[in-house]
Amino acid sequence: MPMDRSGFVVAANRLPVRWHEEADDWEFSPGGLVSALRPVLNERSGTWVGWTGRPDHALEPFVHDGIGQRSVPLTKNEIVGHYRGFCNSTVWPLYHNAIRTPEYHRHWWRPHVAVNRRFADTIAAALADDGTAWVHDYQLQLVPDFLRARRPGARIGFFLHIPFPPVELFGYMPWRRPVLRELLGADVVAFQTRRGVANFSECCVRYVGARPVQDGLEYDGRLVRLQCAPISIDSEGFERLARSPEVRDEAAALRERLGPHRKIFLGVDRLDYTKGIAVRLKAIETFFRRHEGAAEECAILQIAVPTREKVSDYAAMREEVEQLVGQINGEFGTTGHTPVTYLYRTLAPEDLVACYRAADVMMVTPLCDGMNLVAKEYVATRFDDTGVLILSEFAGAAHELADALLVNPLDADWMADRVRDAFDLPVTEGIERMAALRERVLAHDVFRWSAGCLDAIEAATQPA
Ligand code: ADQ
Repeated sequence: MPMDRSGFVVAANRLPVRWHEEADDWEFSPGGLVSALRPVLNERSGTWVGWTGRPDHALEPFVHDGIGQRSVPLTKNEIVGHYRGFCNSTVWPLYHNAIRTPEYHRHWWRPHVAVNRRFADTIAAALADDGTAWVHDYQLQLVPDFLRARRPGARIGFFLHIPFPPVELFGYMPWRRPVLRELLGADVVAFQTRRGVANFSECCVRYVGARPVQDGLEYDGRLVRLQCAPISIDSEGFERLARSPEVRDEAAALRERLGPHRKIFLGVDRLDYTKGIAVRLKAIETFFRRHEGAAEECAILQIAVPTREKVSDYAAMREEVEQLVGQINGEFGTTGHTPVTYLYRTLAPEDLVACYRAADVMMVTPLCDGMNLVAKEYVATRFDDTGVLILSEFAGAAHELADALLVNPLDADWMADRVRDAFDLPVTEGIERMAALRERVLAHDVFRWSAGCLDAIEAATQPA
């Protein structure tokens, strides 16, 4: 069914819907971004542009629940070169402070450009001449200027969900100039943290001669506003789910299974090398070694979501984590108690929230992370102000959640001490910290974030 051009288009790597076999229909994927943008898209008869996740999958444009959907097909070779290659083996490690060595290949860059052009074509086909386009994340970093060439009268916003690296690292990128120039095609480029804004600004000044002005940059006769906009979650939605009888029952049953007298430590992450899962397990191992009997008093639940399994670093990391879990359980387990329970799977939202509710301590220890929504989700579900959050200084969330027990995850002694601190934290101090964390997360939710970003994009003015 052909659709009229729309005044509002969102573009992201993936479409917000997935095919549900049993229902024989599309359904919205769970996730904060989709739930935050659905009301805005509905209100403005908007369209979402994205990939379905399958090779060579071209769909006619369609409408699902009032929201236009336009798919951008990717060939098998583009999945290898653009997606697994340039996005996940060049940009992802480089932007995460090169904690794995990024690879640079021209035969990955070329499909990256081709796919970004196809996205820009598809967005332009969906967007009114004076409409607003909001482009998301590093997979689509070339889209803003490609789109400006096609729709010069549109307002274009770009949001980067991951960190933007310091100039010393970004400078290694062989295509640093085209990347910056295409990004500067946007009216607003937004980042999770002030550090991201500062790094990007410095790179643009150094490599493409942009001029710093108040709130942004001047480049090529245009003003580009730079915005710090930390993303959040549907905080009330998480709290509501946490209060539901089903989740309460499930959380109680989980505590019973793990041992009601034990302290429950939880980790929930995509199985990604940025998330610091191995250093977390090593800290727990050190804690057990230093405190006799502690393993018997603790239950560790680590849930890892399968991700990017075809990228070699990820397969190796899975082996490392599983080997560590086996080692800890082998050394500290007894016939009656296995200290670490490890699940490699995606959970339904109710089950995930039941885990948050059951956990006395949440460990979020990334080596580098744009924001980290898991930390905010845990806080949102602690409606009785109980629970302790151990949080890496290197998560974007640490800027807002300074009342957590902060830690450098690479400092093995500090990490082991933080585990002990969480174990022994006086109840009143725990409640004070959690109450402060909750105040922040409830006041700054994903709806406030999206409204702030859209206001900035629509307020963007260019010199006459
Ligand atoms: P991610 O790297 O995916 O996101 P994160 O922000 O932690 O990281 O979000 C993960 C999401 O997956 C959370 O909403 C969580 O509930 C969900 N999840 C995790 N484990 C799960 C499981 N086993 N089952 C079901 N769901 C699970 C990127 C950036 C982040 C940034 C976000 C949003 O890397 O830094 O916070 O985008 O901008």
